[in-house]
Amino acid sequence: MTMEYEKQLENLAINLFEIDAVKFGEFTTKTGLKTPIYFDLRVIVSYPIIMDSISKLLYEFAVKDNNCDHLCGVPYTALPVATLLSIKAKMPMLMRRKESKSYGTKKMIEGHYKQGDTCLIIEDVVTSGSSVLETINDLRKEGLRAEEAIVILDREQTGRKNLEDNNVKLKSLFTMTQLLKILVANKKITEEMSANVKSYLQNVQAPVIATSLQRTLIPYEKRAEQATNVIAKKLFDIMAVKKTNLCLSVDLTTCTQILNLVEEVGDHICLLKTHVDIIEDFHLDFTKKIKEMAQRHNFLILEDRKYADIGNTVSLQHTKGLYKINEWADCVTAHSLPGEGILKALNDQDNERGVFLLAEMSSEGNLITPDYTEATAKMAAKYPHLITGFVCQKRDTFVDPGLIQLTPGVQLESSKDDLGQVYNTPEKVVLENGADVIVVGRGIVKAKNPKTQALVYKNRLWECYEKRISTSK
Ligand code: S5P
Repeated sequence: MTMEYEKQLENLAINLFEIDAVKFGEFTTKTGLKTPIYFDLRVIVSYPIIMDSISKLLYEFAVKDNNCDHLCGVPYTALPVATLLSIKAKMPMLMRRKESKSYGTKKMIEGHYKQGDTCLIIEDVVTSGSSVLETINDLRKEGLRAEEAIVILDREQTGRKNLEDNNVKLKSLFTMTQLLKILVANKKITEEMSANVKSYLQNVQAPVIATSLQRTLIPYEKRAEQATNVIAKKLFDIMAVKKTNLCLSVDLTTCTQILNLVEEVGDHICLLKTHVDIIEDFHLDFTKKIKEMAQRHNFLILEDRKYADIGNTVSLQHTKGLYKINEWADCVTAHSLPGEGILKALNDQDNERGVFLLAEMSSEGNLITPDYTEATAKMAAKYPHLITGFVCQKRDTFVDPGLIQLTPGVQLESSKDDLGQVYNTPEKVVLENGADVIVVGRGIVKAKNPKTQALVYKNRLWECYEKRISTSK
């Protein structure tokens, strides 16, 4: 950076001090903590010359050479700054709504954009990084890529680390250390005050934000310790012991076909997923045999029943009729659509059971929205002992490392079937999308040699998982 730039930066620091955007003394924060430093950059809108110099400096520092398709300010303080930068850099702006969405699926992001467009984030001050992450999460839900954030000041209180953990690179015009240095050199504050602030910041670090990325970096055996649901714990343990995260979706229509295939591949899977209502010669004896195999080969059974009715009906569907699902399935899938009644109906206190809630679907044109997914995760949080995890496609769906991401729609090559199923590769679902247990149906069932193919999937999926956890070491 040039001398001229350095000089302007110094002037800006002094100006911010003089307009009380940064104050020293003794303050009490919202949470009741005492702090020797206080920032309020909202006041800058009253000083057009300072606004101008902030936007010029940010432009020179990090926007001029940036290739993002859009920029987006974190509401509210950074919005006018982002507007000035957008005009100066001729980089189209996006706006994120901050108010809670009171009417349905109202758009959170205003402006024109395409899936996969990149977006640069502008913020005034970063402490823990949580505000930046809120904006980024909303952008990511819309399919935008947000991996860079520019801030005026980094308070050096874990914000940088929290953002890095979420795959966001932070650039700051000032770090707190630089700001203090300028103010001391210009005799605006004493050395003693500067030391006081530094020691305060070191001792009072902002909390580390748990992220969806972090959960995917933890090995299964450690996640077993964090699971609240018994089935989730067992499944994590089985995966770690058998070194497999493969779930076979055994979508065959006779008992013999199923039993023969499971006998062949049982050692390669952690979970067997059934649709009992497609079996033409179903009898309860079949469930006994499957249970016996599950014990012998050490896997769990998931009946993919996708319950979606009122609690009373689901309770009957689960315990009565031909299938008596509650007697043999370790876990079942359910939609969150009908509301909590469905979870109350499945909350069997006497048995060790689990539920995978459908938070997203793999099929093209499905009607699930980001709001629905978020509401599903919130609903699940009320039933920690019952919920094993989510059937979903994206890592952002949840952060709790004790829950399991079950992802269907997987084959060795990305493709589609004739009825809207969309397939992603093992690399994509495990490394990018955060899948923990991976559901493969026709990729194995329809293969010439299902046994060999199951081993191919098992090995490739496990390699992806090992690669994923090794990035945190
Ligand atoms: O979103 C979903 C949820 C599920 S559970 N998409 C899915 O495909 N599934 C199930 O996963 C589906 O019912 C089927 O049993 C399996 C995928 O099978 P494949 O043959 O397409 O791999």
